[in-house]
Amino acid sequence: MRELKAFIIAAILTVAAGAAAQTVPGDKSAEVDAKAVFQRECASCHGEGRLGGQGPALLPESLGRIGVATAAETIRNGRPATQMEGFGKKLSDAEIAALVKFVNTPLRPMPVWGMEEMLASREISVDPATLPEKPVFNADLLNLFVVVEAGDHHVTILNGDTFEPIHRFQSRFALHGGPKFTPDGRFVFFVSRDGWVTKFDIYINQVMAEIRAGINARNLALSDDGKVVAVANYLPNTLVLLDATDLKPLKIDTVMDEAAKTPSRVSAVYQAAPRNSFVAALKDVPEIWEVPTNGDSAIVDADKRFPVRRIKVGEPLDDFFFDPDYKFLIGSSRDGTRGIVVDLDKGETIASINLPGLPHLGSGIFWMYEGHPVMATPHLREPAVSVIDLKSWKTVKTIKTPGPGFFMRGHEKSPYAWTDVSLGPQKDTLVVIDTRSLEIVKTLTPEPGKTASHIEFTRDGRYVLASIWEMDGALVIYDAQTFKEIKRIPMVKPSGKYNVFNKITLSAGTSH
Ligand code: DHE
Repeated sequence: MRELKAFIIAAILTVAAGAAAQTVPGDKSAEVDAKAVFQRECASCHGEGRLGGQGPALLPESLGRIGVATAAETIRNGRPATQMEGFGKKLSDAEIAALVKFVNTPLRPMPVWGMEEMLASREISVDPATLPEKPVFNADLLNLFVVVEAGDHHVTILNGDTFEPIHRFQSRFALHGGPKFTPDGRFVFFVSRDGWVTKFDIYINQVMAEIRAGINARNLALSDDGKVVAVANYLPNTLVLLDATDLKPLKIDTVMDEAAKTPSRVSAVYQAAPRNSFVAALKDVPEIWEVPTNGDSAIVDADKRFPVRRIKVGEPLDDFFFDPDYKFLIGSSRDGTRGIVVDLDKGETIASINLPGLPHLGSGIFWMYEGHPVMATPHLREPAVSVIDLKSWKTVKTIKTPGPGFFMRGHEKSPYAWTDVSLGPQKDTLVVIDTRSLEIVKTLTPEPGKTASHIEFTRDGRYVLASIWEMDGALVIYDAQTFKEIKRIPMVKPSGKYNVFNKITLSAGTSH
């Protein structure tokens, strides 16, 4: 979790590019031909152009997360449980320092990643015509969990009744964000930070198709009917729509302001089912984009089938989520101390919300409190959970927690909401909040000293699965009513876990 902290600091301070320019007294790295060392030692796995291959892309946009010290340490000692060997015996300190600077230098010019490149990367592994109608295993398909094991880049399909793993497979390097399920829960789509989109069939436990939709991606969304995938990219500055059947690109939007002068990264994209649209926030331009999720498939011209509606906002947004009716968007910027509420029909900002501590809004959840719908979100910078009234947009309560945290979960059948405090000194603690009193009623320490994070309920809300987010980590299963531990399953740095039913029914207690 040291890595996580380093990366958060990096994300907030945007140190990656600046770090490339730093020099340390006695540093001989400037005398090294870093490009030559890279080509000799690294290019075969990470690609000659640093865009990735068997190993991940080595670009400031990807590496800002891990920080300079961790990058040097990785080159020197390798990464456990991966094919990244240590180069400490082969390379001098100066060569390692030079390599760190080299990979933290932005690529200029930025390579093109358009239709041609995407199509060349696309692989279909299973012919959809050969698919069986029934799963190859016996379990309640809607109570399965998809668990991302970030430590060695694997995914486990877990039976949510017996808590036994059904299948485990290697994923692309560094999956990020929630995977998205088709309406029947059968197919699941993942995206990696390097822009690889993977379609997986849970019935046969096989990867169906893959495509690299970008060089550095944020997240993906799937249309309500399961037919179109949208991918938000940082690099290049694109919003990409794919046919969910075979991942063929349908449209690539180069993201610019209306005057076509300022390019922008895409902060995140989500589907808004009642609106039949994808909604994306832009990171460098104060606009929200809304695009029809499917349009008329008889229309050949992609610009006409998926026209972009621009909604102007006061400042660029980093993250957002919707109210339960998808009428309002609640967004925040990484630098700001306030959230904004945008009426999506009117295209107007109608309120601002007090959100002082950098909320991870994608983690927001809802429940009814004293007859009112409220949303709650943890903060990355403040030891608090904010509870906001969704009618008045006022803060109902700021619940002080033992530390800042990332994730929050509830369930319609449980009166409790769970959150982590993994960015603070008590990173090993999980906090349980009573949604009726807005009081903390329990704190749990799954394993003293080890980071506890990311929670998800079973389909029926009876059990809670929490991660011990370490290389020698585990999923810990608790009774959601008594908070007693039921079972522990060893896993390699399990990060997010996603219950099929809660996801496809858009449970108010989980991320969408
Ligand atoms: Fe995430 C979801 C943004 C750092 C693990 N994270 C998301 C989403 C966004 C986001 C917009 C929602 C996407 C979705 O589900 O479709 N995350 C950000 C950041 O801006 C931030 C702070 C910095 C960054 O550069 O990305 C960030 N995130 C992290 C991490 O450091 C985490 C802990 C480890 C990692 O994997 O990189 C992390 N983020 C996650 C996870 C989810 C997520 C596990 C899905 C949560 C869920 O339950 O849906």
